[in-house]
Amino acid sequence: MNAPIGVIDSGVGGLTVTKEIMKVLPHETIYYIGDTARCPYGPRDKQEVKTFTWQMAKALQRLNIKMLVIACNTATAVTLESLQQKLPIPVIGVINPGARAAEKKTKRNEIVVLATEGTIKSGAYENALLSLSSKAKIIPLACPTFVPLVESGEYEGQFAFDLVANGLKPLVKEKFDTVILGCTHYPILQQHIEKFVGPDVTVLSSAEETAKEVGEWLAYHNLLNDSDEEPHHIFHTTGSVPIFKMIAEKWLQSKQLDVRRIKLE
Ligand code: I24
Ligand code: DGL
Repeated sequence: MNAPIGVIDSGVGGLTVTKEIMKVLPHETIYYIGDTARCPYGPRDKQEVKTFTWQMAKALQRLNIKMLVIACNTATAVTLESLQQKLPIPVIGVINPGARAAEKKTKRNEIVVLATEGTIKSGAYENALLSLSSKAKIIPLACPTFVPLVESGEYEGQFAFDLVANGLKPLVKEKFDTVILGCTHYPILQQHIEKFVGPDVTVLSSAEETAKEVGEWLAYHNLLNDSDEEPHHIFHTTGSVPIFKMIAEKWLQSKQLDVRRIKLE
């Protein structure tokens, strides 16, 4: 089936998920919407996030996508269920894949979830983890300084490590063997986070797990793209096209991406 896969996010962070999908499924076409004009969603009220996320989903539905991926953890936390109930196409969020991978990986059933305030407040990772194993001990930690750090561009070096270490300080007194990166931006800080928690702790990215699940789902339902042509991806932003293009071309290591402006309502 040659219809595109739709990917939505609060901004450019969902490109981490997009990159993983492109790696696993190089023949699939992706139509992306990033709501950069209203980013970040993390500190926003639940109802507002829900309204914005539905606007993106409807815009992509009009472009005849075969499946919708909610790349944003905050949007997944509050909107996955209603999208799954009301859209006629399959909808995959980033939370269940991350939770499943952590549940498989953990030996002592002690799992840390790092995410935005909105995602932590929603309890969505706890619900997902507890439905997989009622014995799981979950340590949720909101890291509100991490998204601004990545978006400042200063995410490498000692300054960035110190800021990450400061955000993770509450973990010093905790015991855990697995960490879920429950935010689109956190894979960019993965090395700092791994250095802080040490080599005995596994750090998992929801982005990578989601891409695997998208591939498995499409294969199982016989919906993989069977054409040999190079896919033509289209990226939509509610904000600045040149800034989006610069970030996306750097992150996806490709030139001449098709980036367009979109109005949502
Ligand atoms: N990374 C992110 N957001 C930004 C940024 C960044 N600026 C530099 N880098 N800006 O997210 C967000 C605000 N913009 C968005 C576009 O419209 C105007 C406002 C993380 C990116 C995840 C792929 C640093 C940077 C980069 C390229 C790749 C990775 C990265 F420029 F961290
Ligand atoms: N995309 C968001 C997430 O994964 C992070 C950025 C934001 O707060 O909008 O939760």
